[in-house]
Amino acid sequence: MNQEILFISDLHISLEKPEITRRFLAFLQNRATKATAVYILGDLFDAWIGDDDPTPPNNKIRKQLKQLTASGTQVYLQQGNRDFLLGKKFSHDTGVTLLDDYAVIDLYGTSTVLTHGDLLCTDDLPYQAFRVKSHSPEWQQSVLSKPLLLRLLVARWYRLRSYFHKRNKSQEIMDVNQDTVLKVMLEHKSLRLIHGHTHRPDLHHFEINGQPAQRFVLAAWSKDAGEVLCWNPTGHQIEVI
Ligand SMILES: [Mn+2]
Repeated sequence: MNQEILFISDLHISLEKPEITRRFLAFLQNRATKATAVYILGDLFDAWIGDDDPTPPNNKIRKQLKQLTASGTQVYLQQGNRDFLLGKKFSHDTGVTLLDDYAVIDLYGTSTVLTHGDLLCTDDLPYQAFRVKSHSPEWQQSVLSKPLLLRLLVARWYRLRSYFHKRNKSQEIMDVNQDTVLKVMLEHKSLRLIHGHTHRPDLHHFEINGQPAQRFVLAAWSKDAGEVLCWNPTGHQIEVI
């Protein structure tokens, strides 16, 4: 039996980027069915304003995820900073298991921390303050209780605002803080970390208390290609689809 585990993140699916939706649907129909499990480490969607939003392509994605989980492939999902309102109904509709951020898994015998990655960007203080606020049950309840149309309009405004904010921030502030990386890995007793978010795909080698440690950074998907980190019992490789 095939023993593969796949990791993806940062697809940023939206109506404006149909190529990415098409590539993801094809991935769910073909490549993903051959794997034991698929981990989606956040920002699957470029925006998510509630599990009740039927805006295309949301329903197509729900349906294809449901088909994959029904076929026996386990799918795990972490919320990103864009789709942090993905919730229980989405999980119920799709058969996808929502993961905490941070989550720790045993990846073929090695304890591995999974995170979207925004929690590691601790130099970005205004963002971290917003993150705390927007993850409180009160904030989320107040947002999700607004009419869908209002949420759609607000989301448009937020995206515009986020675009201008990003352009003003220095590049370093948008990357992870290495002290935070070390602290998180120590706290979770793990020598391997996999995350997305920064859109800087790489494999970083370093040491923790004299032991070799690894940080895998997943690639964002674009209209031309998507990257998948594939693990099996003998090792890992990047697949471009
Ligand atoms: Mn992100």
